[in-house]
Amino acid sequence: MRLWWPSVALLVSACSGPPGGSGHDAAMPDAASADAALADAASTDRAAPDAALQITIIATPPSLTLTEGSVTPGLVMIRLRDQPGSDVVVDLTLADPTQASVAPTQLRFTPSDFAAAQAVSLLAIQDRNLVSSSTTLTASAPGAAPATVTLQINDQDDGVIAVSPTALALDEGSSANLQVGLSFETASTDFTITLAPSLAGKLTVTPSSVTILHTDPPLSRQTVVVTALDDADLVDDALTLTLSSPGNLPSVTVPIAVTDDD
Ligand SMILES: [Ca+2]
Ligand SMILES: [Ca+2]
Ligand SMILES: [Ca+2]
Repeated sequence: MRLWWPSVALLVSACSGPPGGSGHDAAMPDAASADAALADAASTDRAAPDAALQITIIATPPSLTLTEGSVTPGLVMIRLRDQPGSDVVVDLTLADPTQASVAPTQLRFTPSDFAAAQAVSLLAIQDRNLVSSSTTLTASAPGAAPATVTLQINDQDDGVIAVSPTALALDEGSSANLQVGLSFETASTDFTITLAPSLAGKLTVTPSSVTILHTDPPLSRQTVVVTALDDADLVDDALTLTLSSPGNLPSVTVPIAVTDDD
């Protein structure tokens, strides 16, 4: 007796779930009892083994590699293994929609085209960390055995030291602030950035190094005060301040023009 409930669920799905629709068709005479049947079928499905499901969704390939920020979508092909008695609407959902996007989010299969694969496009969303990650795409329909696709998302961002402003002009004896941090979110690593003047005795830099902790708020900045020292000569100076960090972050150079006041 219970074995035929899943197919009833599919029939209800076909009537009440057009792509992009509200899920409730005013022309349907018995929507309330249909919803009740769907809810009952859903609870039955949770208790039933997969063997009781009559429709199986097929997704290929089973895993897909995407590159963060790429405009070339990865494609997954969706079809039904089994011929349904009526239209089946398949929902495409991502376990973590902050990592990728999917289009379309629904596909409709009819009893005549159920075996013809339909394409779904996937794009990986660029984030501000440097970490590759993975998530899953699930293709599901009420009463049908779902399919999942593992999405491997490659992160190709390059981390850089962030400094603002990118150049300073100071009179001898005057100071200005630099905001120093990282261009990316660091999840597990602390970064120490040292600031080295190109010439000794011309500038003070306080502090001369800053440490960005992985526990700091993402993209936080620290203030460094740069002071041009009074010297005895009458000459303007064209200096630089080099910001560097161990590891593979490239160094950044800030030009500092000092105007003599003597
Ligand atoms: Ca990234
Ligand atoms: Ca990432
Ligand atoms: Ca001077």
